[in-house]
Amino acid sequence: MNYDIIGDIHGQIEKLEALLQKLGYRIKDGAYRNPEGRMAVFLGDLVDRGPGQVEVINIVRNMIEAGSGRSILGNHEWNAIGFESQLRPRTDNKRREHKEFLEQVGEDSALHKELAGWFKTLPPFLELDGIRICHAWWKQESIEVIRTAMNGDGILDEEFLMTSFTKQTPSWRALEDVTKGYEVGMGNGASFLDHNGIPRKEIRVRWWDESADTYRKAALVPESERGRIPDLPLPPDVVLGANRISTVSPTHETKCYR
Ligand SMILES: [Mn+2]
Repeated sequence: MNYDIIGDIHGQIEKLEALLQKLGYRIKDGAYRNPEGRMAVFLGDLVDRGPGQVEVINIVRNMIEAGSGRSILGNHEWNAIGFESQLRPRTDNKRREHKEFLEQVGEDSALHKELAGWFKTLPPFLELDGIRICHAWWKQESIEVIRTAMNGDGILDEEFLMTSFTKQTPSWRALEDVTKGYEVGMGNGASFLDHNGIPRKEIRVRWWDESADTYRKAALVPESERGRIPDLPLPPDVVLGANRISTVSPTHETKCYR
């Protein structure tokens, strides 16, 4: 099987349809399919920000049902499950990040509940013909924690998912790692502004990049903000590199900012 791996769509319906067309997918019997039999694999973050979030979900959902696509869970779908169930507090910042989705589906509508139910069916990772797929960080220990909570269909155990909205639980740690990445506190009062203009004191780091040895080099931040990241060595317990990271756990307080 050959795959087309498609990253965060964030409700950009026109760009998604243009991309699928460009990759040769055509609608047949209600779903985009690739005439050469390729499969589209979506990396999650279908929702938030863009103008056509429900349409994006419908396209992906129809492809999954038709067998022409698969999708994993992104941090935005995980957050959306927590928002809908109210297990994640509906704070002003969380509402701001989720505003367009809530407007497009109608907060607490039947559609909102139905879509949250569908998000719960998305696996946090996939292993396909030797390809490993997750949204942010393939951290082996956390992958194994999640694997033990997946049933035969690759669907996460409901209780595992529901406890994952309580900080410091094993399910929270595992889903934070795999869907959000490796986050490191900068200390010394350093901060930057994220995509929503919210100040953040933690950076996501290039976990796979052994050569990133300073906060500034390692940071995954908007380029306009890089100058605000300290040009100082990372602490010794932060060890980066795809083949080295799996034994290392972040010891810093972490938070979501995407
Ligand atoms: Mn994301």
